[in-house]
Amino acid sequence: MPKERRKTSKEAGLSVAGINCERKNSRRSTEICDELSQMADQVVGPSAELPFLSSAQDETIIEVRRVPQVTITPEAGGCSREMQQEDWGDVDGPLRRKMSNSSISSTGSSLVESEDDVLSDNETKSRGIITLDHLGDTGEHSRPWWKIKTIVQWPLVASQRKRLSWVQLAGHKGSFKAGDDGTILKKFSENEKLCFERLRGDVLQAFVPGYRGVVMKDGETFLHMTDLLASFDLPSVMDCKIGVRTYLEDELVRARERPKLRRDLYEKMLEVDPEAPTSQEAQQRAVTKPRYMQWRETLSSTHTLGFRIEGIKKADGTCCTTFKKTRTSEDVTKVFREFVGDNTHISDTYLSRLTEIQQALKTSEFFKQHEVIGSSLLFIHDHTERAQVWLIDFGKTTALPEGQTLNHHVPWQEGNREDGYLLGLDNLILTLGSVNTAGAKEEGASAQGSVTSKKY
Ligand code: I3P
Repeated sequence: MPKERRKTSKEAGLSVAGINCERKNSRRSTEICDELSQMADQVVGPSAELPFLSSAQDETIIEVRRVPQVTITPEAGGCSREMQQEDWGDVDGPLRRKMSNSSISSTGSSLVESEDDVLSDNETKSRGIITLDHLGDTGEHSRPWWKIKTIVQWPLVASQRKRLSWVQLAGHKGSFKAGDDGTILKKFSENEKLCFERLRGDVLQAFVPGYRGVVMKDGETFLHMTDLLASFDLPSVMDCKIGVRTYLEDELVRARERPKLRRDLYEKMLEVDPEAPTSQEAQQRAVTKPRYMQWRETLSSTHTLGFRIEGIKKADGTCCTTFKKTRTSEDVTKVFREFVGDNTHISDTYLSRLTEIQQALKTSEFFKQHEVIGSSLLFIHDHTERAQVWLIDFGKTTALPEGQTLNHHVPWQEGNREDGYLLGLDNLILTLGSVNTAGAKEEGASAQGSVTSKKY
């Protein structure tokens, strides 16, 4: 697919951080926030001031403004605000309820053909809060209506809530549009389409979103699939990227043959750790994509545990995508515990679903024949304690040459195409298993390391 010019961070503006988190220079964003705050005040009275979120150790500097009871704007939507991981405890009670937003969420995927063909700005691919165009949203005129309606009619009836906004916790910005009832449209990727077609009839089909084919909308092509969140009420959602490697071998080969220096990735690197670039990279003010991806893998738990947490949206509408440095099994266990709210029923349900997935993977023909890179497991639960896990994002999942298969458990060496998917899943299962026990023996367990992860 042809690649559109990527937006600069200034163009991307508020959409990365969410409605009430703004990049400091975004005047339009400030205006929108102010406007929404005023509107919200008129409807529900002045909302409480939230504490300022510091930039913490990493990620973008964000500033929390007064909380409007609105979750959709042309610039941002989905999460009512972006939060730092350590900030989750700050919202409670009625305010939490007011902040809650519509419930649909999904994650994006990558297009294999979108690899480093052009220099890109980091915002285009940032994970975070992404607004989807609703099918009925025909342009500028409808937008104020959405805003006002969302303010005035809170709490919305379930069907309204579900149709109003979405959250994209990971992947490429602008990948989704709303479909008809209970479906979403995801930007077309030939690779992902092929995967859905090959998954038909495979044992894994029960664990991936239902696929309804290719559709055109507003001159663009989409994959039409079931919305995994549609049956949940204000769900909590977590996206975990699975595997010990997040780039394709092809990307490595291409980078070697035709190295492309990317300033956007260099800048993303600096934001997280100013010390990370080598002196040569600092001089060039750019890094190659594999270098960036490998650095991300070692900084997070991808390299050691074979999975990493990409983002979480909680039932109260808050989002957190600041897990780039969540690396140790203790850190990961802590995030999981917070995610399930110490609810052992939910973690047990997740655990049995993961075990089912593990069994299915072991017998899946599709899985044997594919290098699964950049794919995620999407965890979803809600207040009814229903919990589900799905395999999503097959944009970089590629078929092996005829007759070749993967083991998914053995170490990766360039050329063997192994992805460490099963290793990651084993560790995820261990992590979830330790969530309950970690709750019981909190201090002691974390002192000794609550998960004995499988390494390779
Ligand atoms: C991005 C992330 C994406 C990757 C993207 C990276 O880094 O690794 O998976 O897209 O590459 O920038 P981060 O998580 O730090 O934002 P692909 O999976 O499609 O390769 P890109 O900038 O080339 O899109």
